[in-house]
Amino acid sequence: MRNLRVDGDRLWASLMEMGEIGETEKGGSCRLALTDLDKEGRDLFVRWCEEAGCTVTWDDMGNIFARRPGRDPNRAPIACGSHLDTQPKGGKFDGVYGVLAGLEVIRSLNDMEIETDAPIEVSVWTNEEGARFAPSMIGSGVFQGTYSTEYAHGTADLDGLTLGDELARIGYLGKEKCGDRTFGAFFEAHIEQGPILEAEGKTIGVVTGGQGLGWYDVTVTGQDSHAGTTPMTVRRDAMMAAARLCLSVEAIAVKYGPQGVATVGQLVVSPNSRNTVPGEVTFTVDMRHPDIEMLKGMDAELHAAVDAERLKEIVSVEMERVAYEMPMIFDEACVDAVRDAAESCGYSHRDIASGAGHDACFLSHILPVGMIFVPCADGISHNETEAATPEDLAAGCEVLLRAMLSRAVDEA
Ligand code: HGY
Ligand code: MN
Ligand code: MN
Repeated sequence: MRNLRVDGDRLWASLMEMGEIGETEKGGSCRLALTDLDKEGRDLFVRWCEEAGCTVTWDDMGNIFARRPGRDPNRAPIACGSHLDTQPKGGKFDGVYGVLAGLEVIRSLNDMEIETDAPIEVSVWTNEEGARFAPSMIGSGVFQGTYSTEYAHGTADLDGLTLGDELARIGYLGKEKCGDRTFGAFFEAHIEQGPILEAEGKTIGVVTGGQGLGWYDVTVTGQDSHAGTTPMTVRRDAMMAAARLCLSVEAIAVKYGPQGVATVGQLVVSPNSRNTVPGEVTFTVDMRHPDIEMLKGMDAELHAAVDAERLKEIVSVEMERVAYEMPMIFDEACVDAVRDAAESCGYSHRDIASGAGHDACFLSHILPVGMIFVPCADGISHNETEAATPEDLAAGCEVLLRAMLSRAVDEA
């Protein structure tokens, strides 16, 4: 394939311009799914794609598809993309990089006047982070068939606003039924969000697959009572029971370590008053492991910890599993395409499994998928200080371009 190049400065400039939307005090990003700021980011992406000559559509989950025509309009497109929604105190690269690297691929193909056989598509997946609406990766989850559109539209945020209503409110409730299109292959470029590539001095991570994940919502109900007059022996203290369960979550992860991990990321205390014994606490649990049998073990031990708390008959405990995603192995030909692309660019690389969930993970259950990782500073992500170098981001984009062309252009 002739000398292929991407414009790293243009990619960096686009990332920085997108990063100005919802920029936080410490230079991170806050564009929660389907908020006005997410809309602003989506609108900017759509404008950029239309300026690059793409036809842009979106489905009834708000997943966006920007299409660059190929010689054969009837051939399944070769796609890429990621997400534009962020964590509340997220960074400028998680998700956004995969979307704008895809746009850079299209801009570069235009510059080089390269016509592909298959169409090329760049996609944006709704509510990948799951920070506002649970579960995460719901746009790709509906597309892949794990969740129904009705279920997804009915999920609500902490203020009771539903995903379906918010999609309509920001103008991204498309007519196309989510899942009514397919791709010949899908590639996602992403920062690693872990320390391995940087520690080993590798430029490219050739992602081989991802770990399994379980998400749970827990509600602990006791009884509000006076902090000064209620003896410890008769309290029905939801906070202390929740605290015991949180420590059980940590103990389970340690027992299934070092690969097992578990997090209590959200916790809401009611009535949240300094001098009232809390009558209700709700919290979330995120458990992960690359081995499904281990993940099942962690799940069983979490249920056992809940049962043990119930047996104390101090509080009642309800637990709902809101997501359960199997570990996955990516398509060998796509993984090879990424590795070959890194080789042909002369970039150092290593195979790596993803600790984070990605839209590519859901899609890998229904079509050939590959992922490209680039290093991020100190492996930090889901943090305003998230950082990556323009050089590494450009390198990952070049590998994305080559991997996609290996599937979109029939050898001459
Ligand atoms: O939770 C995850 O792994 C992803 O960042 N949404
Ligand atoms: Mn992400
Ligand atoms: Mn993320």
